[in-house]
Order: sequence, then C-alpha cells, then structure tokens
Amino acid sequence: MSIALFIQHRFSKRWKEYLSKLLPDTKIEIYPAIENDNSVEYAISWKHDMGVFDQFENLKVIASLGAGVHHILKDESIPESIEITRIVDEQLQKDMASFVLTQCFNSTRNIFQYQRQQVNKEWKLHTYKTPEETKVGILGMGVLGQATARLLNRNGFHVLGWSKSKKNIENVETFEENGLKQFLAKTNILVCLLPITKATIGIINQKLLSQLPKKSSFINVARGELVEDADLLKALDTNQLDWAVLDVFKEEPLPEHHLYWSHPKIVITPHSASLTNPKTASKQLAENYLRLKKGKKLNNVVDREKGY
Ligand code: NDP
Ligand code: OXD
Repeated sequence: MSIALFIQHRFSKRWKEYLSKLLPDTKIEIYPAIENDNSVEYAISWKHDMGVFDQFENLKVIASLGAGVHHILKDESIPESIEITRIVDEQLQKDMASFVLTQCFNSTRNIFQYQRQQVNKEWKLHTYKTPEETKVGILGMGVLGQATARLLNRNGFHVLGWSKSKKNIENVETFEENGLKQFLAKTNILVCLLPITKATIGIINQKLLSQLPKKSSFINVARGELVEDADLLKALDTNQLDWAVLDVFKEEPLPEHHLYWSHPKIVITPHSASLTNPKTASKQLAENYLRLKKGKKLNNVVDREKGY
C-alpha cells in the first residue's frame, strides 16, 4: 500500500518530506514516477489531470490538498466507491480570516485608492468608515466563513452570514438560503466563501450585485466560477461596486489579456488568500492514511451528493 501525490506545482517535494517524516515506513511517490500502479491506495490531489486515476485499480481514497474539492468532483471518471476527503485545518482558517480582514481594512481605510493616487503623486484625503460602521456579509458560513466571521467580529466589524442551512453564531446575523435578498440589502462588503456546486456557479451576477447597497465592495476568495465576469465589470463601471478584490479566477494563472488586470477598481492576488500549510496539514493526511490502513472511518470526508 502506498501514497501517490498528484499536486502539480504545489511543492510536491516539500509535501513528500513532511509526509515521510510522519509515515517513515510508507512508500510515498510523486506522479508520474510511480513504481507499481497497483500498490497505490491513497492519492493526494491538487488539480490533477482528468482521468489520471483510471490506471490505479486499487485506489481507495483521493485526498484534496485544499479545502475545495471541485477539482476532484468534476472528474467524472472517478468511481463512486472512492472516498474523497478535504483539508480542514486551523492554520488555513487563520490565514483566510486574516486575508479577508486585511482586505476589509484596505477597503474601509481607502488604501486601494491611495495606492492609485500615489502613482499620480496625488495628495487627496478621504473620510473613512470605522469597522463598527461597516457590515461585512459572508456568503458561505462553513469552516472558513465562520473563522473569518469571528476575526472580523473581534476587530469591530458587524458581520452577516448567509448559508444553505440556518446557523446560530454569536454576534453574527445569519440568513439561510431564502434570506439572500435581506442579507444583501444590509451588506457593505461582500465576501464570497462558497464552494462550487451546481447551485453556486455564476451566483455573483447582475441580479445579485444589484441588490447590494450602492458603492459596496466585493472580495472573492472562493472560486472564479462563481462570478459572471461581465456582470462584475459592469457593476464596477456603473459604481454599483466600489472595489473588487479577486484572489481566484476561472482560469489560473489569469491570462495576460484578461480585462481584470488593468481595471482601476480591481485588486488581484494570485490565489494566495490561504495556502494549505504542509507543516500543519500533513498531519491530517497521514492520520487518514493510517485510518484507511486500519479500516477506520476517515476524517473530513466530502459529501459527494452535496458537492462540498
Ligand atoms: P465548507 O464546506 O466548510 O463551507 C461551505 C459553506 O457554503 C457552507 O456554509 C454551506 O452551507 C455554504 N453553501 C454551499 N452551497 C450553498 C448554497 N447553494 N447556498 C447557500 N450556501 C451554500 O467550505 P470551506 O469554508 O472550508 O471552504 C469554502 C471555499 O473556500 C472552498 O470550497 C474553496 O473553494 C475556497 N478556498 C479558497 C482558498 C483561497 O486561497 N482562495 C483557500 C481555501 C478554500 P451549509 O453550512 O448550510 O452546508
Ligand atoms: C483550497 C484553495 O481550496 O487553496 O484550499 O483554494
């Protein structure tokens, strides 16, 4: 029984080193350098090539190297019998929360605007809103949404949360699926932390954006597929939106010709809001491998029906 890594650019050797320390007696290989396909029972994937698992007849588990799993679920060649797990890690939560907090402050304290002004050597003062005067609405109140809500709260922001099922979270005004309109009407900064599912693809569209108060901001740290790009650009151009911070895109790296690159009201980061940390997250990958070996129930298993 062995482990195979299918994680492209995501620092394969580093992951192998961390996992090897935790599982010194286990063979850990980096695809495509696999000695015996039939011994691979546990695969770790980050954006693997579609269909690549077909040749591994004894594969039992595919672990996502991230919190998101659409890159695995969209591969229709993966048999239903294979379990899919994802990362749920405190460091990932802290990093996501601090990224969103930083961008909320950048927005309320006019930092994006001052960066633009600096290019033109322009000294122009703007008033700003305090966190207490700012309502941050989070779409998706799962593991990362809730961690982000807690940190924003601790820093004085008023937080609203929207999710499929109703949540009771201290100091957060929560809305379930049918409360989207009310949630949007109250939001000044919209943060997207939804997974990709049939219901969420393209959810950030003209209809949704038009329900926000004028001059709101938008932070997408979920996935590019959730956004109708033309509608987002229009909302920025018509001042419905003030700023958009975009960390994720339909195509990554973002193509050179993309309109987002040069838009004056868009701030781009290269899918770096929260990176899975091998030091902390390798432990849960190793733990699940040992559980598999012992026939125990795995942790952080994805509900393939729900799609997240
Ligand atoms: P979770 O699965 O823990 O949470 C997902 C949340 O979305 C849940 O609250 C769920 O509702 C809600 N949701 C799902 N579908 C709907 C819907 N149709 N309507 C309303 N709410 C819905 O995911 P995580 O918090 O761990 O991660 C969220 C996403 O963040 C990942 O899928 C990934 O794409 C992205 N991500 C981005 C990173 C980056 O660096 N940019 C890093 C890590 C993750 P309910 O609770 O009711 O089920
Ligand atoms: C993730 C990501 O899903 O980094 O963890 O996007």
